[in-house]
Amino acid sequence: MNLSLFADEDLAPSGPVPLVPGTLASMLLRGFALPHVAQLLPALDAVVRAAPPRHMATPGGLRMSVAMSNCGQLGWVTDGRGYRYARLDPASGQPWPPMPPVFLRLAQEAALATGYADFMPDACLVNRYAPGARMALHQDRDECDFTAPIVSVSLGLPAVFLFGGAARADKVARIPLLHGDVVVWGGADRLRFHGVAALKEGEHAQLGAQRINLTFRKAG
Ligand code: MD6
Ligand code: FE
Repeated sequence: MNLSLFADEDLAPSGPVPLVPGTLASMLLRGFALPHVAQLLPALDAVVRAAPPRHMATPGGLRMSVAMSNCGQLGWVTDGRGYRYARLDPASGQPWPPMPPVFLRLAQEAALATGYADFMPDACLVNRYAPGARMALHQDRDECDFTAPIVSVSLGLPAVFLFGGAARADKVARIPLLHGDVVVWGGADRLRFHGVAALKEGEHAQLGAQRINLTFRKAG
């Protein structure tokens, strides 16, 4: 038997690994979405044609550098009135496009792979980063139920995920997220501060000069 085949752990097929060594509430599934990409991309295309990503304004009036859209029953929005989930796309007055079955399947498979059975997301936030776009440190706290995990899928250009602690000033770990990576977090980590460093210039073979992040939540 050739044990040296997987001697380099970077080459070994890997299951979930902790986002922060020594803790188990946030798990990284390297490349977990890769087998789904051929189906994900046309489904993503349909979503962004129905609800084009747009630069929303923060409650403080700043234009976000990340362009956002949603699919599913609820969509995350921000404007001068605050952050919230809404049933209708404020740009069109129409419901958000439905969550494509391949999106839901991937989110549920990833949740199950990290120990969360019966994940039923009702919202999928679509974040589009062009080079230079970034996401400031924040907590995800607009959902009703903090016992459900969040599943996050990265596509396109690589990004550096900033994973902080319970307080904004806590030390931040920098974790590269690559095309096809999936992160599942919940439990003790659900309210950690996190963000994304400014996206570096680049060209991805399938997605071009952008990163797409899908985050699945149980919002309602
Ligand atoms: C992003 N993600 O990766 C931004 N939030 O583009 C998030 O803000 C996020 O990845 C909650 C849970 C997982 C995430
Ligand atoms: Fe977030």
